[in-house]
Amino acid sequence: MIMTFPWCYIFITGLLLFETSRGEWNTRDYLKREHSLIQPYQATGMTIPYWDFGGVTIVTNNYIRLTPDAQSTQGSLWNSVPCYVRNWELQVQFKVHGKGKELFGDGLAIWYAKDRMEGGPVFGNKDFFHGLAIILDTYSNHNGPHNHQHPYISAMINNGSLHYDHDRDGTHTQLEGCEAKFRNFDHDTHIAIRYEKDTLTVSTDLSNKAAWKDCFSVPGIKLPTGYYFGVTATTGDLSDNHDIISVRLYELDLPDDVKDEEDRSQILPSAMHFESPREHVDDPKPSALNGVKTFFLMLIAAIVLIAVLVLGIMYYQKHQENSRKRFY
Ligand SMILES: *[C@@H]1O[C@H](CO)[C@@H](O)[C@H](O)[C@H]1NC(C)=O
Ligand SMILES: [Ca+2]
Repeated sequence: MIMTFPWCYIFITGLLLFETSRGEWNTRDYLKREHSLIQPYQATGMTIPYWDFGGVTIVTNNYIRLTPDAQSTQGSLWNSVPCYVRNWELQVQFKVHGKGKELFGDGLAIWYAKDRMEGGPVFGNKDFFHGLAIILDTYSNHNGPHNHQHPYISAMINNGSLHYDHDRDGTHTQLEGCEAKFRNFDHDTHIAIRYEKDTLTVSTDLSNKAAWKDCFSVPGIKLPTGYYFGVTATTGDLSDNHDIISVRLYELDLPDDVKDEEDRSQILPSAMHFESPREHVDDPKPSALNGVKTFFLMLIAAIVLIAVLVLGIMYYQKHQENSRKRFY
């Protein structure tokens, strides 16, 4: 019996080490230059290698301004190289700032999408898109009671069939969201979008502490390869400067045994779980086979339990006899 304790300890320590090392920076992850935008931007005239601009976007030495703090504008920034990396983390350094103290808008969106450079009503991109949108919504269009504050970050997956509804701030199509006050800081603000083993994790670094804070994490997301990264922003009656300072895409280096080589080039984007009030996908009902399996497992457990009990009682009685012998 004593022998089991060190083994147990070693096992648990191993698990803990494994967990910590996963949380820390993985030095084997590497930056994909063709999907990244880093200072100096190496702009020649109005072009930057691997990136295209739309709308009112302007490039300076220090930032790319998608929209100025002026009404009714749209701007975009799109990677021109389709992404075939399967597990990735996209880190975007951005700055949203403006004169507005109480009223400002509308926000920006970070995309992994099939179509690029098509302006439209969803924060400067087309509606009924294919792909993933991470929406940084600064203005609450919702007039009724709201269950969250703005600015708000949310995720939406679309296979081309869903409409983004501004009147409800996209709440009925979002996967998850979190409140995040990211406006008007003097220090750098960052967002990380991690897509690893079909789990989407969004975190932010808004407090100038060089640490990621979890916004949300959603499993069961299927995204095809070959889509494009982009960032778009829009202003309406309300406005803000929406600036992008850098975009970094890291390919995540996973251990070989968890690599999944399934061809993802032809699939449609999909998500297993949506937030209510959307209908949830039920867990598969236990099949007859599972029922039989469970029965036998429980039977074995019961037999083991009874054996342990019987042995325990026998041992106890023997022990009692022994102690009696010793005392008398
Ligand atoms: C597209 O997405 C909608 C909403 O999630 C879903 O109802 C529909 O079945 C999907 N279409 C296809 C072809 O997968
Ligand atoms: Ca909004």
